[in-house]
Amino acid sequence: LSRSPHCHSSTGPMDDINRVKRVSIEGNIAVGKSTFAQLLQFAGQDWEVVPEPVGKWQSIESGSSQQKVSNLLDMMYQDPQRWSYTFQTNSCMSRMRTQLQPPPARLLRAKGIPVQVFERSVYSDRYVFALNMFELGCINSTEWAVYQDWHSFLVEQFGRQVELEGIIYLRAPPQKCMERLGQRGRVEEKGVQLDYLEKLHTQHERWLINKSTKLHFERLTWVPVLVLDASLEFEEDPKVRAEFITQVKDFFS
Ligand code: DGT
Repeated sequence: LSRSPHCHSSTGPMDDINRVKRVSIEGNIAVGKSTFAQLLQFAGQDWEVVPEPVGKWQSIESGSSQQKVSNLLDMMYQDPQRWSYTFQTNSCMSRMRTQLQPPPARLLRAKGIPVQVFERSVYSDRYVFALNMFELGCINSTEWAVYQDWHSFLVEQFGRQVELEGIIYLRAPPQKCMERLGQRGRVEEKGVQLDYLEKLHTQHERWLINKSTKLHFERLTWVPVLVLDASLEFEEDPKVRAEFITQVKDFFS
């Protein structure tokens, strides 16, 4: 299935596909993206959440036998200088695949506004994580040049198919994310320091609030951003949940 502009007919299936809005949820590690995504999945019948494929990075499979070869997430945290570039090729590839997934038939029949919601995107892969790893010296200038080259090429080739119509930014102080990270206790993340979350926070702020990140894709500069205060306990508090859903509905309409 393609969303390319030359495939249009006035009432055909391409119109149904083009009606589906694509939105990503962005935010720091452990800010609560998955919880928020589940909330959206239950709240709107016309919304489809596509989760971040973190399980795949924890279990890289051999191409031929499909047996588990390694845990790339763990390798990246253990030895970031050796593994960050490899990690970003893998995470970006899986995000690209996710964003290219055609919307399910249910969304094409939706009466309201159908929305496909992604946890992170090929854009945060580059403008938050890969950029951060480059600035930290974990990706060298050759790797960074190569990454940017294939990233730009792929995004340009896929065109509208990987464009976003909106971004929901779950914003919280790094200290809050650190607390939530401790509570969930994912083994690979036990060495993550507050300093790392502060750097990732700054990258999100530069990209989505201050708009000072240098973007290769001009259209991305104009994508609307909904900022939600994720320091509020939206999982526990029904009032906050309802308020968030109202804001999201307004944002989608
Ligand atoms: P949530 O729901 O907000 O708690 O977040 P999760 O757990 O669904 O996802 P998140 O943001 O914590 O990402 C999973 C792990 O993968 C986490 O340790 C951060 C890491 N990670 C995700 N994307 C990238 C990336 O592009 N580069 C690097 N180096 N690490 C990444």
